[in-house]
Amino acid sequence: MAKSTPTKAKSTSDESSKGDHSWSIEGPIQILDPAGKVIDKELEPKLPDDELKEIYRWMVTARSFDERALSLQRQGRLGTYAPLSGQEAAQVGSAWALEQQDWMFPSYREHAVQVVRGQRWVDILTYWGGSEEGNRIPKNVNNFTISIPIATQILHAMGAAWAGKLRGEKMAAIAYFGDGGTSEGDFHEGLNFAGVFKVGTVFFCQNNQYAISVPRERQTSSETIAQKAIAYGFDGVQVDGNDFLAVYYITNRALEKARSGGGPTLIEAITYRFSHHTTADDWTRYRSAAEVEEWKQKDPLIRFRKYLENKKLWSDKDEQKLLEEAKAEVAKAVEEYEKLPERDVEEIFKYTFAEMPWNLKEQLEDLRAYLKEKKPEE
Ligand SMILES: Cc1ncc(C[n+]2csc(CCOP(=O)(O)OP(=O)(O)O)c2C)c(N)n1
Repeated sequence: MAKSTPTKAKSTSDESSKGDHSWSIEGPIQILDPAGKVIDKELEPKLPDDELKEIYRWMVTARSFDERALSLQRQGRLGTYAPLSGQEAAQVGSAWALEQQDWMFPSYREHAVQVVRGQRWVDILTYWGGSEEGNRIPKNVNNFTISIPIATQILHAMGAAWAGKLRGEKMAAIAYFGDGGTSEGDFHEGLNFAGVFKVGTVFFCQNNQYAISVPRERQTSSETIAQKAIAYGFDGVQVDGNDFLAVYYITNRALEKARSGGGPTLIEAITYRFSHHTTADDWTRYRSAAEVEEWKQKDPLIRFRKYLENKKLWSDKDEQKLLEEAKAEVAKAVEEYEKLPERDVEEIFKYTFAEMPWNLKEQLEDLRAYLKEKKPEE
């Protein structure tokens, strides 16, 4: 089930229309500290209690899905998988600010964003199980398909927002990418074009500190990623990506600016990937257990749970119940996924083009010959 329409947090100033590129000067925006205490009451979004609980449910379910998907892959029941644990606030927080008419362009790690926006957990499993059917987006859900080539979705998002602008639609587009994505030419091209043509795109960088094994400091010598926006002539802002409230607040503000013709924003959400880059990676080869543990002290789920507890909205009993419900929801998706009929290997060739080009035809024939030859030995 997709999220219900959230109540909007209002910007506390009119800075968004000034385009003074000064959003990042104060350092990362934080509303909740790691103890779940509100440190900036003025910026605290005024979300109803039920909605706050729904948000927590989404973050916990995303974590539960992540753990299960990783274990399915380890058992040979899923092809590969890119874990999101640690990035739940960055993902659910930004997705929560999106409206139905906005367009969302994910990379390969935005499972929570995809599902909050109306896809299903079973779709995510289907995709990572090797079937493009998982990329089939339901009608009226403005999610684009997953982009595996780094940063290509930045251009798609910018193009969609530009089209919206030319048609006079009140919409925004958001592109998700990592710190590594900022070294791609597509990042430069997308941001430059958006700046020149004042296109309503939100460039949402989840700086999870690593591009596979490459640490953030080897990615760029810029002090922040947010400051790169200055070169393109628009606002850049750093936000504590493990703080749901701050992520929601700033994404909402950037989206409202985009929808109302104020142009693009680059958001750098500072976060951390707790697990491997993908199941083909081993994080123990390039980071210390102590470093991971340090970031786990800033776990976005614990922080938000403390916030709910401080508001007297949450108890241990609620937590227990939620964990069980999240597990059951994920188990249902797994069951559905495993009941799907096995796909034909020839689909790899047939899926993309309405009419198959000659080179794919040739490769398909090679495959058929290979499989035919192989069969008698089995
Ligand atoms: C154009 C391109 N080059 C290289 C790769 C191989 N590759 C896959 S993920 C990755 C690192 C990306 O890191 P980052 O952008 O920080 O995102 P994260 O995975 O941390 O979310 C690379 C180099 C690719 N998929 N696409």
